[in-house]
Amino acid sequence: MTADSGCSILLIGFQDQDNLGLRYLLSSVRQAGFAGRIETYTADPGPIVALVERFRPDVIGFSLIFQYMSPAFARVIESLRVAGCRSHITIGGHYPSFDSAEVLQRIPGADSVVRFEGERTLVELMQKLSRGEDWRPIAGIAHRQDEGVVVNPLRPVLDDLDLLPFPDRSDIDYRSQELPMASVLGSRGCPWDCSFCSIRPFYEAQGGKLRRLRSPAAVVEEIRQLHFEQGAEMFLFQDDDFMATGRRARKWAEDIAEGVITAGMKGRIAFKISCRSDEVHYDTMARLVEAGLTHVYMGVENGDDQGLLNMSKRMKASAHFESGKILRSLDLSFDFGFMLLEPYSTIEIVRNNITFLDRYVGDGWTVAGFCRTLPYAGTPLKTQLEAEGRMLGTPFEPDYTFLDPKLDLFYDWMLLTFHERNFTNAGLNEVLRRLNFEARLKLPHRRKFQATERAKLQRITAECNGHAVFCLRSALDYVEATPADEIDVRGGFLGKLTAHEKVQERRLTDELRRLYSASPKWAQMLDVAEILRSFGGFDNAWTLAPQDLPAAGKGASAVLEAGLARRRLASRP
Ligand code: B12
Ligand code: SF4
Repeated sequence: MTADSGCSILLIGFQDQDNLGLRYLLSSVRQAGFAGRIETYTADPGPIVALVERFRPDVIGFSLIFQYMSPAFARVIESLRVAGCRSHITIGGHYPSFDSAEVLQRIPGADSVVRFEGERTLVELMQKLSRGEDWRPIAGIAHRQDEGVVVNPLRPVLDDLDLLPFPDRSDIDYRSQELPMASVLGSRGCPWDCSFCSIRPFYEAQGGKLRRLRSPAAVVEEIRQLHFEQGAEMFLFQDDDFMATGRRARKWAEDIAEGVITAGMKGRIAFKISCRSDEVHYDTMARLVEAGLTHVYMGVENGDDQGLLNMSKRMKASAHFESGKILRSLDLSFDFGFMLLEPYSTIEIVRNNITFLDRYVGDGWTVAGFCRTLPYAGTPLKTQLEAEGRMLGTPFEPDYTFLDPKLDLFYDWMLLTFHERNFTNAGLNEVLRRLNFEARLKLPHRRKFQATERAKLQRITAECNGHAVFCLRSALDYVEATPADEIDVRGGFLGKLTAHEKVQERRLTDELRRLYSASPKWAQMLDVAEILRSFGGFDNAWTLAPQDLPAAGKGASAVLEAGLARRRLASRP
């Protein structure tokens, strides 16, 4: 890797569905005349140490977007230093932007943290380093000094996102992918203030508008290039909330739809957006469908009005039902984020959430996934739990216990029972999510699901949801009615429920396998490795070292016991 201007960068990060942060950074540093490349982060330091020895970059930039990956990033950086790496190591991304002092103290091998949006700060850092000038005063940087950490003032936000060069995807060969799929970003930020979310604080930190929209023309041009020049067919809009800011956003979304149609891409591409359920409006969605929208991800999060209030979602559960009706009427596939448990949950709220899941997707239109809220850095929730003295765990691995200790037992049982279903690629949740997405994907040259196949898939999804709802409800009733010291989350009644759930999951997976084995192409859909090569998913995404899995709140069979023990220890006063 040789640099035109004598300074080169190796950008390393988690890559599933691309990593637009790294790709925006790469295009900016290249535009400024520096050489650079992107490599995928691995929890095993070996491959990264080898890469650094091979390319000998002047700067190594780590993208640490997921907080719970911090311990593993620390190990990789330590290994680089032990191997004699002398490059300037900088870290950017969501987590270090909020907790830069913590990161620099706990990762002594790192020289600096680039806070919040990184394009212009990184270019300036590289300019200073290449000229041998002092980089420490740069706006937006945090660095170590003596025993402490200096956090510099931030630079003002870039108001006009159209000034940024398109993300650099020159090394991606879309045509070789089974489903050529590219990520795009039409906007940055979100004006809502959900308590568990760090998006608003992240984009608010540098000032400016809470949501900045790129011009529809620029978004369409990027898609046009990706489609006609690089062969991408499926587009994932990674905008935090594609429909946020009401009428303005609807007009913007419709302009993008119009642009896609005018550019001759109607019927040739498909795309997915994410939004809140109260922003699903029939007319806008119908226009987007005309342009190629086939899938919507919604932040549903809670199905109980009090639960939604606890999360500061500023909406009622009735909006979820309304959105479900609209999306079904447009024959769209959808899935949704759902936090069955959050720090202020009560047994009653959890019971209402279970009932909600049943009513919302009991018909099997999509699969019901569920998890618990984690108090990430930068979120109002973390501040609130700190004020209440409820934060447990470590800064890298935040944790808490529920107000009702019985819910801790319920959660432990839930993790034991559903971690495979909900959080692994082989799990029924991921397999059904993928099949349901595919069943409504409309792209030329792609085999279409017949009506009977769809009906069978929907029936199997309904059964999968039904068993989950049955087990969750039964476990909750049992936990509520039984004295805490008599509850065994692994044995007795709860153990039987776990066994029942596992048997049903195996049975449904076998049924899916039989259904699709008739067609070799579709049998492939149940070959997990094949699914993930084309679509990503948890195992692929899961670049964590095994010992970090429980800290991520996901659980993993091999290390679950250790995770549960850690939670128990952490929860002791
Ligand atoms: C797309 C996405 C995903 C994708 C893949 C992400 C990827 N490969 O990049 C998928 C769907 C896989 C995913 C999964 C999850 N995600 Co996610 N995801 C996003 C999302 C919506 C967009 C990412 C993106 O493209 N951003 C746009 C780019 C331009 O911004 P950026 O990455 O922040 O990069 C900029 C700066 O941070 C900085 N920067 C970043 N890296 C670096 C490196 C250097 C060297 C420098 C100088 C600067 C720098 O400069 C960049 C350019 O300005 C973000 C929200 C967000 N707005 O970022 C959540 C987000 C990152 N996800 C989040 C979470 C929690 C998850 C899950 C844990 C959800 C769950 N419960 O399962 C999973 C974990 C997956 C796993 N396997 O571990 C949280 C992370 C919170 C935290 N502190 O850890 C976020 C912030 C959403 C939120 N509302 O809080 N996610
Ligand atoms: S959860 Fe979604 S709607 Fe709420 S603040 Fe975050 S991005 Fe915005």
